Amino acid sequence: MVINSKNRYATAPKNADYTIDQAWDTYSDVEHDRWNRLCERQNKILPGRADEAFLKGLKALKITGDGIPDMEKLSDKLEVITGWRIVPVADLVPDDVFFDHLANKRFPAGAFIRPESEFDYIQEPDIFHDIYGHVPMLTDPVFSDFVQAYGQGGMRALELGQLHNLARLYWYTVEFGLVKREDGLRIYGAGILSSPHESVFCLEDPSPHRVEFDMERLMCTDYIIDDFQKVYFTIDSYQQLLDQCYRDFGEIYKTVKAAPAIAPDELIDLDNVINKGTQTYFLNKLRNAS
Ligand code: HBI
Ligand code: FE
Repeated sequence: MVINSKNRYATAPKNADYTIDQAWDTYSDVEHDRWNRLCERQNKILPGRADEAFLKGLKALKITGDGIPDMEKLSDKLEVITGWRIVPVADLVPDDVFFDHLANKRFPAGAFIRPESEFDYIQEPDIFHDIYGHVPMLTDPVFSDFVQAYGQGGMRALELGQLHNLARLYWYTVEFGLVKREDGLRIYGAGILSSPHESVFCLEDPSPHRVEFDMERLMCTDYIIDDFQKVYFTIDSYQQLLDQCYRDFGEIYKTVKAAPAIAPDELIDLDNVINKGTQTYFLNKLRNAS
């Protein structure tokens, strides 16, 4: 049996809905200190880069500076704002379980914190990615309604066998989305907000493409799970995202079902390109690897 040294919750007893006991009092001082250092680093980088909705939520929930939050107490604050609660889970939960939680305004957050050896980057969603990256955005009433609508739509995608199309929507918005503001692009995707390097790369590096959001196009676009993105999609507002959920998804799924996947570094004629990236970050990686 592989003992998961990285995640001491991996063997925790799970409820039927895959939630576990966060056992907040078992976090060590070392873990609380690591949380504080992760927050301090992002708190320095994000002003001027993260969208106001995120910064406002982070402040309202008082998430940083006082050690790893107790999800129960944090949920009591969040619930007053948008009705959402945060439920502790050991690691990724099955698709149908994930959708059911989101559809019922329960956000499943990993309880483990990344080891010091993965301070800069961890592929699995740990408590810093989930609570610092995702939860502040759930204080925005429109964006959090979009996440709930995503959960409600998830079951349909599963039934149609088109989860991969919907997962791309989540990836290029909830995880890696950018929003247009008067003074420039701002970050709202949790995968970026919880990553120091990508917080700078996504806005300032000439390498990635930046393309305006288009639902069908985005649902056909492959993505990278273990490195920066080759393309970032931009929305004009969270209302634009929510309005998309009122469209007939049956029609959308039909359109994208037959469509060929678009490679993440490919641009297509229909694109409203904000800027065509050089892709140098990945070209250099290829060159160094060879
Ligand atoms: N999908 N099926 C499933 N299960 C998860 O736990 C899950 C996911 N998609 C995204 C995701 N978790 C991460 O965004 C976490 O940070 C919540
Ligand atoms: Fe996530």
